[in-house]
Amino acid sequence: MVEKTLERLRWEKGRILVVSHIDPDGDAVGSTLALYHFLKKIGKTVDVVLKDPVPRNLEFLPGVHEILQDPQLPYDLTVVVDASSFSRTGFDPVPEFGEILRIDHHITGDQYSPFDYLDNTQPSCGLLILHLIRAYDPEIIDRDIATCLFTALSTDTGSFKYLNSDPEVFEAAADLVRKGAHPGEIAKLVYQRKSLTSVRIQARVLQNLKIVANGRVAYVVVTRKDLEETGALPEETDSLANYVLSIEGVAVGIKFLEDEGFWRISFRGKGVVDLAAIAESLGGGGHRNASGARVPGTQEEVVSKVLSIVENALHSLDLNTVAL
Ligand SMILES: [Mn+2]
Repeated sequence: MVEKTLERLRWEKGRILVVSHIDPDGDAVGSTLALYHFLKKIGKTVDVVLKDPVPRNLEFLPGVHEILQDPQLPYDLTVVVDASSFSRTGFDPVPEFGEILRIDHHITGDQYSPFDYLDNTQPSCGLLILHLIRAYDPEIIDRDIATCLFTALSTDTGSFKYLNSDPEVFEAAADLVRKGAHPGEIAKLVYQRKSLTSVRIQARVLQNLKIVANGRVAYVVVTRKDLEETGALPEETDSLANYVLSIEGVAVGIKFLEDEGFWRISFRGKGVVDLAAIAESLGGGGHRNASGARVPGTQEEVVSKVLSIVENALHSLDLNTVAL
């Protein structure tokens, strides 16, 4: 599959767009930038677009200042990276995006082209981009590409902690380190540059942490008022779903973040529930252990709707046999 995708990219003589999902994470930003650097290096005309701002801790990634917030239509080919469907990019699928090609480490969602590259055996989209670039020429991987891909891999494996960290992941990481990625530097930049406001908002919303479903679900709610009174930005609440998931016995961590007229919901899991399916049932998307959706309604409506879906999914499982 990777060869076909690569061939399609090689044929393209026109304008290419590389785009990923709203609320971009390390895999989204790292993978799109790595693909962007690669396509530029092989002489393509390419733009990279992310609708939402890049999280502050990822602003060190090489090429980040070349990311546009609006597509410069028209394109001949649009590559949707790390997203289950075009709609996850936050843009309307007008014909001016040209032919659509999807690269994702998730096989559910929409298919667009016989040249799609979908492989759910890989823990990070960064690895798909790595395989694609290697299929062209491994020598083309420079320090910039290696840094973007190592960051994608590190963030989507939870710093190589998740169950999906198999030997291939460490081999790929070793290769990227050989090509110039610095794991210690990247870890410091990604994980140890929290803003004071992000710590303050965490302290505030954690006071209202709720544990439900017999201790299996932990959730927090972040309102506009919480953001205003702490001065925190919405993206500074990014780690909260993961943080509450870290509680012993909790299988699903959820963050509800108020936006204008809707709630942004982040799900994080320990592998027992398919959170991609839950997010998709709410019109969102993502992966088994990390997904998101945007749901309109009041706080009470949205929280009770989401919790009942999650509790239903947990209900059918025997959690006494799993280590949590
Ligand atoms: Mn990903």
